[in-house]
Amino acid sequence: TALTQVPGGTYDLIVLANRLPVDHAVDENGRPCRRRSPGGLVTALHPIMKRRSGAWIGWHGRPGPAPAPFVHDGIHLHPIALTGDEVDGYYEGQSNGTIWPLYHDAVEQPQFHRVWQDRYRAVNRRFAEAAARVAAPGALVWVHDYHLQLVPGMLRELRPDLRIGFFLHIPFPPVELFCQMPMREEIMRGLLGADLVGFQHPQATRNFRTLAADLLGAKVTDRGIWYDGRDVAADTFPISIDVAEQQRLALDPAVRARAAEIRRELGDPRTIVLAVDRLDYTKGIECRLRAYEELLSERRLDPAQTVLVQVAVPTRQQIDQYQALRERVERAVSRINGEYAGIGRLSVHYVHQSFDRAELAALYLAADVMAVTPLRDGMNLVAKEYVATRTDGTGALVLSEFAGAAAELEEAWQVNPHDIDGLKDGIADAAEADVAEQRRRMDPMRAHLHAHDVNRWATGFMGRLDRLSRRWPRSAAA
Ligand code: GDG
Repeated sequence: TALTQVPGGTYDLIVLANRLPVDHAVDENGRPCRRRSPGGLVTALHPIMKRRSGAWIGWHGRPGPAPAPFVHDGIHLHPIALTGDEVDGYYEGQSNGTIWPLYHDAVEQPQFHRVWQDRYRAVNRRFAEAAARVAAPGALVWVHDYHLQLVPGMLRELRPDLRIGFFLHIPFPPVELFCQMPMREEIMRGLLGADLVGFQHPQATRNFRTLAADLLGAKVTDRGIWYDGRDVAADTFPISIDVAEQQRLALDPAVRARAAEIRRELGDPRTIVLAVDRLDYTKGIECRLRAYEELLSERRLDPAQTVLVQVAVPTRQQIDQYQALRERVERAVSRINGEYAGIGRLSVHYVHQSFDRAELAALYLAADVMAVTPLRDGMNLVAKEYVATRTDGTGALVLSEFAGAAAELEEAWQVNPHDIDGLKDGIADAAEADVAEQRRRMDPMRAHLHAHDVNRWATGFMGRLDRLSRRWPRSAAA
């Protein structure tokens, strides 16, 4: 059915993301309250959203009716309602059961179900209609991530006056993989409804341009993509972290004391290896455990003097593949501890919990080696956080060449996580590096992050979108 055009609202800047930037929490008196979520995206956009009194449209995190729009921390929040079936079909199904694995090199088998696709369409339409209702004439709308790939096209039909940007936080796959998708043309048309489509890595941008030409016959030139009578720009905008905030945490005496305490609690071993991931099959946790186990077995790492801390943040626990992964990981951890730990001394400290940012920073400070070895990752902010936390230039980063961050953090020990021998060499070399070698690698990476923080990412994307041709007079309020 054709989308009917709707009159606009008053916001000049609108962000759309699957989730609103607030979490349900409990206050000191045990009453339910809302807290700003800790994510980097919120941190990056918060000042700009506040300055331009922007609106954020997203799901509030629970099935059922949506709360009325409310203001939190100076940002106008517009909750989107999802039914239980929509949470199953749009969120856990099409987003996390189809698109997530397909876009991460199909390291797990993507599942295709027509009912998931229908719910994905319906929810994307709800987001587009909500944005169309509240956007001022000529407003700037920034749509985020794989959950909402149809929104730019739908919104363009409803409100041709808007300037629409889309940013994909995860990889964009090569043609051969993308073409498995039953909705492939529909998704490409959805994305091409934007004026600017942004990706984490140049390879993702190249894949998108190739697909626009191959699948839709778009005219692709150095200047942009010409499709359906419009120019669409596609470019790379690698996301980053709040470097100043990370550095503040790193220098906080309480955090430093906690880091020293963590080392003591771990028995003051010679080498602490740290890994911090959502418990997701893309993060390469099993390959890493395998490599670590062999290094202990061959005594290239001394079992009496080495500890691996694996923080595995709970995630998507309703989905079968995640439950199965958790069982395999926990079995591997037990096997390694059974073989190499002693009484009062673990070889792997595995924590299936989330931590606050201060505790994470203390872990980064305590770790001699940080192992970030995803099989595929859009960017990976953990790698960047580790580098920014090590203000004295010590520490060693082992980084998968399949993380987007590898394009920027060139001085890390880069490894192919599928190659267990190469992974072992990377971890062993990093563990043996002296301080001079550590600094030789860490200093340029830290300098790079200082020049490329998340604020630069956000203003870079929005500035580019802002400069694109304006099709409608700006509202008087702008
Ligand atoms: C997606 C893409 C891309 C970790 N443990 C806890 C916690 N964290 C924080 C980290 C970091 C963030 O979560 C994780 O970000 P990553 O980038 O590592 O990975 P994804 O969650 O998969 O993110 C990824 C990113 O989007 C941004 O575009 O880089 O490639 O997959 O900041 O510090 N936060 C809290 N508790 C924890 O226990 N609160």
